[in-house]
Amino acid sequence: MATAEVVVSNGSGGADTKTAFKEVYSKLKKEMLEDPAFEFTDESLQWIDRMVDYNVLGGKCNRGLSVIDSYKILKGVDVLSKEETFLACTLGWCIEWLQAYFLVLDDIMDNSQTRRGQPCWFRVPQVGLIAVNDGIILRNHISRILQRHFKGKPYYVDLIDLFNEVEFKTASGQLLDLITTHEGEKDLTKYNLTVHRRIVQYKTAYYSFYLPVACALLLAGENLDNFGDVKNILVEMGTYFQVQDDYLDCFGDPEFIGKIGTDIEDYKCSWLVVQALERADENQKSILFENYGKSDPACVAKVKDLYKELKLEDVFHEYERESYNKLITDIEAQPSKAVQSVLKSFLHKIYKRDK
Ligand code: DMA
Ligand code: MG
Ligand code: MG
Ligand code: MG
Repeated sequence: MATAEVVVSNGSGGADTKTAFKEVYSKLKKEMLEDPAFEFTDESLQWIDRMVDYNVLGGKCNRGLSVIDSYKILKGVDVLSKEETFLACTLGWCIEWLQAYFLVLDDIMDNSQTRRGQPCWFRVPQVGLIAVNDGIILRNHISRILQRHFKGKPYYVDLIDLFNEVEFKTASGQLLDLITTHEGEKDLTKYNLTVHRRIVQYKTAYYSFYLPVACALLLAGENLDNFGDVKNILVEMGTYFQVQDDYLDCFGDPEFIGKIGTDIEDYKCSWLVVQALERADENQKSILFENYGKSDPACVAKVKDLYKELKLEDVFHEYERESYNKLITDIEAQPSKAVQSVLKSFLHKIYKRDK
């Protein structure tokens, strides 16, 4: 194994971990470009090369790096062998690939403009709806990577089942997100916290939070059936994470978060609109009914003004504090110190994030 020369020896997502992680990316991409199952033409080779770089790179890699951090904590070591580092990084990249696949398609469906500080892939000239097939290719790369590096491991089937199940949950969450928005007439009265919660658990929590830890557990030889409580805590954490995403969609700095929000224009069942509906008087409700879900910037501005009038920034910060405290209490009730530490390290990566 030529890559992963750097032994992972430092703490959470540290510089060495990132270097090793990046090296594994180059190797995996090269393998995808040399996949013997397809006779590449020069053009298709260049396309995949550019498409993978454009969509898989450029994010924070929190999900991918968490596999390595979690695995080290579960094993109780600071240093992993080259082989272990490579396998953990590879699973981390599979999650980043999964994320790329979902984002390419999500941006088309959400009619978004930018992602990670650049135009969404489908907005790039000459790409357009070829992006749909690129999403499918990215998804297929995951199976190719898993087959190449994990076939023959005792946990190979569990790994495949895990990725399939998490993908199904995410796609089902995206379905809920989309049909809640577009089903029949626009009707804000159907939006409430229960509806919001179901959407975000499925569309975000499983793949963003449960999947990285589940990958680390499988690598460590554990049976996922024994970690139901851990799964529940991670799904809670993922719900909190998507509430942050909804908040940043409106109140974040697009330059800094790398994407321009579209939730108000898209009539999304965002945490903010649900909170606004709970607090608005009749007059304020009519402002929401008239302006929510319209692309006219003046309408969007009216909705944002109402959010500010209702002090939703304060409501969010209070929610953030409460979620954190509740999560810490649940984590500390876990019998295993190693598991506690995996969960806390994940929580501290996202608590009060502004990106
Ligand atoms: C994201 O929902 C969910 C998936 C599965 C990509 P979103 O549309 O709120 O994400 P973003 O704000 O990044 O477009
Ligand atoms: Mg989106
Ligand atoms: Mg979306
Ligand atoms: Mg969003």
